[in-house]
Amino acid sequence: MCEIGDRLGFHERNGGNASYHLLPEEAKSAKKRLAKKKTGPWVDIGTSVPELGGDLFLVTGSGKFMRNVAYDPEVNICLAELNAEGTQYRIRWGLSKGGRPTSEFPTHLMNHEVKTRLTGGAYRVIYHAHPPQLIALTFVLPLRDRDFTRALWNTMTECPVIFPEGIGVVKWMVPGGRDIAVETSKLMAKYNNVIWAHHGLFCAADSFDNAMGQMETIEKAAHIYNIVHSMVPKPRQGITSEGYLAIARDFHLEISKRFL
Ligand code: 2HA
Ligand code: ZN
Repeated sequence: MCEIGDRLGFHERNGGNASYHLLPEEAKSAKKRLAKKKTGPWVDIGTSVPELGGDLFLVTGSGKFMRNVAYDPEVNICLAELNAEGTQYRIRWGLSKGGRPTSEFPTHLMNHEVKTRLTGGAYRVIYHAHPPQLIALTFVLPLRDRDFTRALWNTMTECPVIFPEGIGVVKWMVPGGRDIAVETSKLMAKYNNVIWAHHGLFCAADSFDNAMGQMETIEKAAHIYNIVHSMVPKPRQGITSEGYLAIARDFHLEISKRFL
């Protein structure tokens, strides 16, 4: 996922980050294998995720480049273990040349917490990238869920199939802290994909394939929107509300009708 995102131009320098919430059986086996290894010190997360207390997360390192993850995972990512209260972490493996988890770790963890609660643990991956066409669009459209959902759904028939719940938008905020984590995780209760205005996109999914797939689809939709609106001020035609309802019926989808 890190490599494909980089190939697609989503990860300039150290842009973007990713995390994977280990399954209970994976965490158990990892803890057993790492039992005799030295652990890092406990460090404050900067927020609290009590429902994830004791869990293990594979997470990219702060300042590390996504393009280097596949070449040298041990240097560029780590396995972080949370304390029982979900307020601190310690490194159990990785970041072997030093470092700490991504600056967006609070957002990753708060997203994991809400998704774990709402999907019964089915969602394990949070992926953040800087896809250029989508970022460009945040300078043009009103920063509202409705405007982005409608604009993106309307670019490709597959869009309402891939994100029938719509897409959330967080207005511009300082990244890296608790405040943006709180705003993002509130929207993650309703959506699987949340835009950060003038910054990028967060995707939550049950697999790396789906997280990557959502990122790529949403960026492609923004690209098509930008092409069309560079060609004409007002497109001649598009998908109708009846069309969306027909897609929802035939694909057995819960489409957010408030966006029609
Ligand atoms: O990891 O993308 O949002 C660098 C970033 C911060
Ligand atoms: Zn970012």
